[in-house]
Amino acid sequence: MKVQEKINFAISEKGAAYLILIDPDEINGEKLISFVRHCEQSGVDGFLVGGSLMMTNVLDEVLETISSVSKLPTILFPGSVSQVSSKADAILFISLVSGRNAEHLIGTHVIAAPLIKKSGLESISTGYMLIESGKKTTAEYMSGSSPIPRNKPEIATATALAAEYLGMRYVYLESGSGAEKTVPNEMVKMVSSALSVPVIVGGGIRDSKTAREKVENGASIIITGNFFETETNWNLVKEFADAVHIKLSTKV
Ligand code: 1GP
Repeated sequence: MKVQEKINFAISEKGAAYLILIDPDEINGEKLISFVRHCEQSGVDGFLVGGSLMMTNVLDEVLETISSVSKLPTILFPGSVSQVSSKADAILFISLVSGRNAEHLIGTHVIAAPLIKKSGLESISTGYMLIESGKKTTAEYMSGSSPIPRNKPEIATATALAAEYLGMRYVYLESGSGAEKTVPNEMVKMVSSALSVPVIVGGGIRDSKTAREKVENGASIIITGNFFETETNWNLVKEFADAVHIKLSTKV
């Protein structure tokens, strides 16, 4: 089964899928092995791997470590062309549709496409939208683009629809890693109701209740990253997974 089919299957069976973002700069070796095993036992549906800015050169190693101990899919979440790796199962082929920076809409994609072809990676086209979230985020700074104002759900909806009509398979509403504020529920709701493709929501989610709220408002995939970079939070992975898997449980 392809990765996208696995994720879509999880969405239809469990109500939504829960993916954890692993930043290779933050975790490696034995600690990564323990974390990945813990995630698998706790009901996580897969891993995104990558980040807007990577300071170390351990992406392949991290992907190999994850695959050596888990059958969960690994999906690249690339901040740049240098993050294409044949060690992953798939890549989110993201176009920054909320911005007007041609490099991030199509430029880097032209450079990455032959590398993806050669690597055999499954490519999942994704319309990526930065949503204003308080302070300036790394994604915003690195991409040189303005986020969509958080009080303008109609702009987000029009943008997301355009991404769907361009053929993108997922739309990702991103408030940025470590964001002060998550994507507003009203925006998640308006975008999800308008779209046929699954909506991913991530950025700043630090508790299971917030994750659940995004699903209740229509999100099909929830991403968390930062929160589980603190080991003392690992005991909450299952609580997050249960909250996202709305069809399997009624309480958070
Ligand atoms: C970032 O949406 C992801 O691209 C995750 O954000 O690290 O804030 O959970 P956090």
